[in-house]
Amino acid sequence: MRCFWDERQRAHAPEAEFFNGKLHPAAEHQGRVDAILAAIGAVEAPRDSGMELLLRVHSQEYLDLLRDAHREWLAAGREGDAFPYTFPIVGRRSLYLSRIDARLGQHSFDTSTPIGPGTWDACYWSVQTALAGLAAVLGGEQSAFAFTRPPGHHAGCDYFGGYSYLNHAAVCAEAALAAGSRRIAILDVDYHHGNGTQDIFAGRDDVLFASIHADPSTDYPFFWGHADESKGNILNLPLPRGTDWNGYAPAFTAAIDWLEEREPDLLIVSYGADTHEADPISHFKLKTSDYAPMARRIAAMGLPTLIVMEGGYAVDALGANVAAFLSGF
Ligand code: SP5
Ligand code: ZN
Repeated sequence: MRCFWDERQRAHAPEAEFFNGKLHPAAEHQGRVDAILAAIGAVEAPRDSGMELLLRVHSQEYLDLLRDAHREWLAAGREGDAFPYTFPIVGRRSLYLSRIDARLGQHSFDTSTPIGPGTWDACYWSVQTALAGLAAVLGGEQSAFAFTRPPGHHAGCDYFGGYSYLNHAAVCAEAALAAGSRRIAILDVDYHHGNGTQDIFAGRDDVLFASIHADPSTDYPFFWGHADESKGNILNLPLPRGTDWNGYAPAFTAAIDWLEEREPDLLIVSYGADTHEADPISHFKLKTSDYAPMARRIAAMGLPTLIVMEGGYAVDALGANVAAFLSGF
């Protein structure tokens, strides 16, 4: 399978994230990169297709913030990565202030997604990587893997969170539609609900979103991904902590059946390896040996398929998990 990656994606190098009342070492750290690269073999670098396709999903104002935030943070006299800390939950969501603290809160929903000096570059090239994978699939490859990093599925059209800044699956879905695809299926198998992707596409009939994830009553992102959000083009299948392959497989099969019934002509898989039993921030019990059969069932849909990388933080198992998943195609 052709795999895509750009070295500039390493530039995002968060040291810490804030949750449970204190800073913790960042789970989405640079160590993930070599773990995955060592396991997937040769990678191709993307060409630069510019900003146009990003703007089909993300607002200009938001992209400006991602690009400028860290410079402005330093200019305001701060050090280290930029963190939001005040959010316009009540009223005033449309009050747009120039102060960096206000802009960060305006465009985010958690405090675990810092912006550092290299974040914009890494995000930009991560989207280009995803688009290069899509181009391969649209050009006739049955499947392609875009090693996108940082992840994307928590990012909405104008907000970051969940270690995600730009939504690769969403940009690729819009790009594929612009290139002539009729209906896109997005299958999200990360441990966490892809709230950004759901938010971007809710109510559409040309993009389907099916997600299997930890019950948000107990797990991040808490406010989205509940079963009662399923309607129209959205299917959420939350599962309890402790779910192993026996518990996962029926929901997984149901998601695939639901997508197939709606006759998409292209599939985008948001793949997270954080469903693995060793994941340090997650609580499913999938094993490395479960990922090839999972992928084979997806491949049996017979659709041109782009795989984008989302989460997965058990660095010692990460390479083997990604390789096992890709082997199923
Ligand atoms: C792409 C992706 O997988 N994003 C996930 C973001 C999850 N951030 C949540 C941080 C809170 C984790 N709590 C962990 C408790 C460990 N004992
Ligand atoms: Zn995740």
